[in-house]
Amino acid sequence: LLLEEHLRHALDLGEFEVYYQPQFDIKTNELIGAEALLRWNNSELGSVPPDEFIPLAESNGEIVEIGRFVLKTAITQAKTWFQKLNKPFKIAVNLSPRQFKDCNLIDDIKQYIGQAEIPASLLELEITEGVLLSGDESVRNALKSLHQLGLVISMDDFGTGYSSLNYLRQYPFDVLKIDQSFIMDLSNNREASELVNSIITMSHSLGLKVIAEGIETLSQLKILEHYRCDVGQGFLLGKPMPRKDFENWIGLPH
Ligand code: G
Ligand code: G
Ligand code: MN
Ligand code: NA
Repeated sequence: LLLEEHLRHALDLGEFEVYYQPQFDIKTNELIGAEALLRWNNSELGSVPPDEFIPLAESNGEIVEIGRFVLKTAITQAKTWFQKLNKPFKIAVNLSPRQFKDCNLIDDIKQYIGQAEIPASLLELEITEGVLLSGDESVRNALKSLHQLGLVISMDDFGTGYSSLNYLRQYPFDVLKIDQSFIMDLSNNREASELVNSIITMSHSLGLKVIAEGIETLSQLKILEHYRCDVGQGFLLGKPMPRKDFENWIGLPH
């Protein structure tokens, strides 16, 4: 209850911060974007991990408001970096199932992108199959509309849960993110590496781009390069960082 009480005031108190974790083109080593990851630092509780507060915010509905903050922050940031870097720089945002029940989701996203005057294709939306489990027609329609607007739709945590291949057929995915549990086992487990190889081949034949997350070692990166994985993300390449640290890290002038 204490956590929930603090969470209720977190937005107003400005306790949330969006961190950015870099993503690289594995073939060219080029920095191509970042995943936006929410952090909560409370004066009493200290830093609370998303795995603890997001399920709570999801169940009491606060994720809708919090999610708007993340979207708005990330889209504003995308504009700044697009201008400063002078090349397309993508930002990926995680969306919770609950956000799809908010009938303003699409209009909000349209509005933020319109205000920032950036191409919609700079925004990537990461959803887990939890969003799709309901089989809800409204989710399919929302994803279709967002895709038609030009946003990139990405399936997060692929390989965990049910991972129904049917989802890849029924929904307009552009990107598949292989879950980090597979990447962790890549260099010492033959099944894991064969699965990753197959997932990449299958994704490419379906026209999907593949992102590997949780890359921690050079050996994992080399295997992924060999399998022609498109994009890499993980502690080896860069941790999630606050905006300023991220800018220093990529050498952006202020
Ligand atoms: O950043 P970290 O690896 O601790 O994130 C843990 C989990 O929290 C991940 O599953 C991630 O997708 C989720 N998460 C992080 N930021 C957000 C966010 O802004 N919105 C939602 N819905 N989930 C997030
Ligand atoms: O579920 P999702 O993929 O959205 O969450 C990404 C989570 O993975 C974030 O919480 C992020 O902090 C974490 N993460 C990112 N890179 C690595 C990594 O190399 N190793 C581990 N263990 N976690 C990572
Ligand atoms: Mn994610
Ligand atoms: Na993930």
